[in-house]
Amino acid sequence: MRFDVVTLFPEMFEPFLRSGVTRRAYESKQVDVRLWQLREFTHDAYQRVDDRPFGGGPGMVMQAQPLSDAVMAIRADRGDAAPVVLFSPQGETLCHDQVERWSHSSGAILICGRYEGVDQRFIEAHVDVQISIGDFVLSGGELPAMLLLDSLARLLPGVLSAEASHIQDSFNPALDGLLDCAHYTRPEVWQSPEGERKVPDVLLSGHHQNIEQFRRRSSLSATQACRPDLLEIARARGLLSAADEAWLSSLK
Ligand code: 9D3
Repeated sequence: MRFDVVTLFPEMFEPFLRSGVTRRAYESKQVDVRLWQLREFTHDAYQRVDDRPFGGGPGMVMQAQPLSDAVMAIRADRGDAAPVVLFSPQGETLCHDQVERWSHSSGAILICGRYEGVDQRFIEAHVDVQISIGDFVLSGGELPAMLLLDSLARLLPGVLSAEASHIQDSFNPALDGLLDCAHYTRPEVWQSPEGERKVPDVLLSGHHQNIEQFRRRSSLSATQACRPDLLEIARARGLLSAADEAWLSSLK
């Protein structure tokens, strides 16, 4: 799988590609990430990639020509019809299902925007999909691109330990789309600044059925408190048992 990233700040990606559990996936080229400096596709002495907006207004707009030349050079280098992704506040918000689909793909050309926006003619000529990561304003598409790569890489076989990968996350169907349960590790008693805090007894009991019940209840409580929208989805899908509903009622 190959991702070609077009950016004015390729150096932002380097520590990211060399860190954490995903590092081996990038270093082995299981996820082959290639960085392209947009300024290398300019022809003027100032390596200009932006200009003022027609019609007036604040900020600058990324010019179509350098972006288009970068996409065409990458297409020629790849020799395939990889989709072009533009990270932009205009996109559909990234979610687990989308990340999963990218993790089964042969990759993409990722365009990291900067400034107030990108010339619409480039978008119409080349962009297949726009992706946002949420309703807040960033300075550019680099963090969104890293975020997609990170989320995707950890879904690939061999990236997480065997143990970690079958537990997986809040948004894994195995957890019914609920938030994860609370976690505890050594010591059994921790001297917090406010006094002793003990691990819940049930987790030390070795009674697997009770441990499972504790974890399910912990997930339900967290989801009710922090993401009631996810609880509603699980309920609509028929994923909450009578025992789950009884626990949720007891919380109110
Ligand atoms: C008032 C107009 N602004 C839109 C909110 C202009 C604007 C600000 C910042 C346009 C682009 C950007 C840079 N943002 C991204 O490149 C970006 C982004 C984001 O800001 N939020 C969530 N997801 C993304 S993906 C790319």
